[in-house]
Amino acid sequence: MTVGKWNFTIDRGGTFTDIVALSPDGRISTRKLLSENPGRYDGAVPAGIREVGVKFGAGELFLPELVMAAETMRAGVAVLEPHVPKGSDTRVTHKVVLATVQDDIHEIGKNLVATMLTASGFDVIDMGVNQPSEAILKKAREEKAEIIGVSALMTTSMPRMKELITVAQTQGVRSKEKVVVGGAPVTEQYAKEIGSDGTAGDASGAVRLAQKLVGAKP
Ligand code: B12
Repeated sequence: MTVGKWNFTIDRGGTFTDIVALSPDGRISTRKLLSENPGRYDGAVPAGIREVGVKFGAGELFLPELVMAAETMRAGVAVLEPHVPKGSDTRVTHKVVLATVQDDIHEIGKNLVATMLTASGFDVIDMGVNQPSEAILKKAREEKAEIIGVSALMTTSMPRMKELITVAQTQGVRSKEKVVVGGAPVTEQYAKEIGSDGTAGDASGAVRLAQKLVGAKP
């Protein structure tokens, strides 16, 4: 699909070949990025979809196009996933419960985070989207997870992150589990304000943060 200066395509020549974002300064090939820098495929993939988001926000694109771009992205990520090297460090067996907060159905970024964490040896339990705080905390306790990761993409759903931390505090489980937050609107300052254990702007950052929190070697 072409959006303004961007040509965000999944090339399929019988089988999948690549996801290519055509930027004004040249093609960004996800496959090339992946082969040059294994485990870091979140660099090129989100570029096209971010452009779509900016244009949607500016009223230059409409919901059908947003949905189309998201489906393209989802299909591409699913095809790429098997090519991401799996975790080689068998010593790392830390559990992470991951979810998108209640009232929010955005999942592309969360899925990237899940893939990268898994590739780095974490045991990820992905609860999906639109998950109530209580359900996330219950799951984390059942699974004895060390980290809870929550994603929110809208200013209207961000307060659910604070809610989760407040509920965890009331239930007395906050001291056991680390809570990390993320999603495009989440800033370092917001993460601090709500009392989380940190945030990261991309999936690789999320891995580094998780490794730091559990004391695992990068
Ligand atoms: C794709 C998309 C959709 C798709 C989602 C498909 C899917 N299956 O996920 C669809 C079409 C369904 C959709 C729907 C809607 N959307 Co929408 N959407 C987007 C868009 C364009 C891209 C989001 C995305 O996937 N980005 C790419 C990923 C890779 O980036 P990311 O999510 O930020 O994730 C990275 C980091 O943030 C981080 N990260 C993410 N999660 C986590 C978690 C942890 C723990 C950590 C550490 C890190 C981390 O790592 C990720 C990987 O690099 C954004 C625009 C934007 N700028 O974000 C709008 C956007 C979020 N949507 C918006 C809106 C308004 C909506 C709708 C309400 C539209 C409508 N009128 O129906 C609905 C929401 C319905 C709901 N209840 O949730 C607005 C939100 C405005 C606001 N209030 O804040 C945005 C900002 C668009 C805009 N500019 O207006 N959307």
